[in-house]
Amino acid sequence: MDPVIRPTTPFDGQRPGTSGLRKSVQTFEQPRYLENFVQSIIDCVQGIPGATLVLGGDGRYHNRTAIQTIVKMAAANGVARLVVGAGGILSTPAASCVIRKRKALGGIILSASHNPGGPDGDFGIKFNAANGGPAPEALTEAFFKRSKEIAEYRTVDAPDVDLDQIGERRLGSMVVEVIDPVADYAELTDSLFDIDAIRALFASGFRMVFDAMHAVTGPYAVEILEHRLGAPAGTAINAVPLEDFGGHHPDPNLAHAVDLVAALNGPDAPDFGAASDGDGDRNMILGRGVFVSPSDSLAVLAANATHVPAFRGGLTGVARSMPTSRAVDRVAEALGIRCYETPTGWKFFGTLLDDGRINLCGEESFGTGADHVREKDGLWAVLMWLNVLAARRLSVAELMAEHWNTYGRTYYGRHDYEAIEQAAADRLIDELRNRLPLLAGTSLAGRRVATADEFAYTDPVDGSRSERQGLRVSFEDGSRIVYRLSGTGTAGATLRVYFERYEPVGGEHGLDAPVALAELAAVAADLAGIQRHTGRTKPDVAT
Ligand code: VG1
Ligand code: CO
Repeated sequence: MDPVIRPTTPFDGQRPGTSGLRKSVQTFEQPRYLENFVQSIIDCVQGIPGATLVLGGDGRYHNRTAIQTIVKMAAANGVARLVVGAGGILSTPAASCVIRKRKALGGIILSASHNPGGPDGDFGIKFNAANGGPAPEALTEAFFKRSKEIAEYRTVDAPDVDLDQIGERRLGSMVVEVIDPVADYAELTDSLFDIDAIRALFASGFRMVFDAMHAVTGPYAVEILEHRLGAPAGTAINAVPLEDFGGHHPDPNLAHAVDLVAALNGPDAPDFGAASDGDGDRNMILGRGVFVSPSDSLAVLAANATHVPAFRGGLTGVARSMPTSRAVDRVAEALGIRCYETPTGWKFFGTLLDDGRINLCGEESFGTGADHVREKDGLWAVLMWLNVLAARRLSVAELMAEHWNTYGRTYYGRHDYEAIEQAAADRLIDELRNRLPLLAGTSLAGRRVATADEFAYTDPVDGSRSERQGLRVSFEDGSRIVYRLSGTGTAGATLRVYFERYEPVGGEHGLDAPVALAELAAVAADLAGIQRHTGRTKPDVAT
């Protein structure tokens, strides 16, 4: 079957953001839009002819169409073996797992993560490298550059390949291997945790609800929680993946997982609640009547890691994204291990994990992970929690109280201002950037500013440099405000404002986070002139 070379012209703005190229479905449905980006990836990645690649997505609207396009392009570009999740499904962490297990050259993941799906929703594509992790910035910049010059792409004229039946088939000289999307991942998680202890926990009557939000983790949760760990049938809810996620945002947070939050706070609440996002890499952790902030979750998992078989030998180091609270730093200090601070986005953890400098990491945006794959991993985080709860025999509330009594409590919150005008967002950031050097030593609502700067990062392993990664204002009392613009939005700009307030051991630990942070939030809005620049008086999402 001979490749067909088709002429094309570049599209504006095929620049990958925090987590790949993410745009509206309408944008992706333009003729040749996807083809241009896929050919740009293929042209930039060394060694495609003869390689094994992995392909799968979160099952959202347009996934099936896009997968067929990519299968044909892979065949035309000389890929030897394409490993595809049945039905075109692979969660992001499962794709990472399969790339590593098969020693593939890399993989293409189709997802817009937690963004809504459906014909009016979003779509996305990203390339993960041989280590299973998101392509580094140098490579994504190369994709972008190539997408601006591209003049042709390669495909084959062939009927669609059956991707629903497990097994091998051929397209020209390429083998298409359709695999069970859950099997390799479930085998990996089995090897990491104290399965007997978790089974015993469920057998003792421990009750949990896992909300898959009609996204990709449904089949994974049913297999792992219900079939392998013995949780009762129905523990996983909204477990059937839908192309439009039932019309909801598949974003596991207090704003979007409303039913789950209500269940954990209602009468007859279960012991434990969790949710994951569109592509299965995020997690939210709830106990009866308690919400665990992702920054705290990372800190608690670090403090209790040795109860989990995969970490019996201890942590080598930990890392958090810059806007994530410094709760984990305090645990690292007590353990005598390094804590790295990286820019937002999972790709920055990859080099540290590969180099063995860290084996646990996380982000405030409901992302937690470790060295078993090179993506954040929602179900893995849930299993970590189950393993720790099984070993410690404490409720979530008791575990949190113990943690705060040992390390102090870091209240944490984030405000998102979505779809604001790009020019207004840029003006706000520019103006604040210029003011930063004048802030140190001044007082804002009674708090003295210790330092104010713009975060830039030099990767300690490969020396690569990332500038302009967020503005941060740190106060002498241990509180902090961070501002940055999102790299995953698809309409206008999204301003994210992050707050943390530290209450030491013996301090005020019993407040609701929004109450504890109200004053800091007002200072943050005022300092950046959010209303003046954007006209907004309150955030769209507060988590
Ligand atoms: C957001 C989060 C970031 C996360 C990224 C991808 O990026 O803040 O922490 O890594 O989404 O998550 P941004 O640039 O919009 O703030 V996922 O679950 O979309 O792959
Ligand atoms: Co995601």
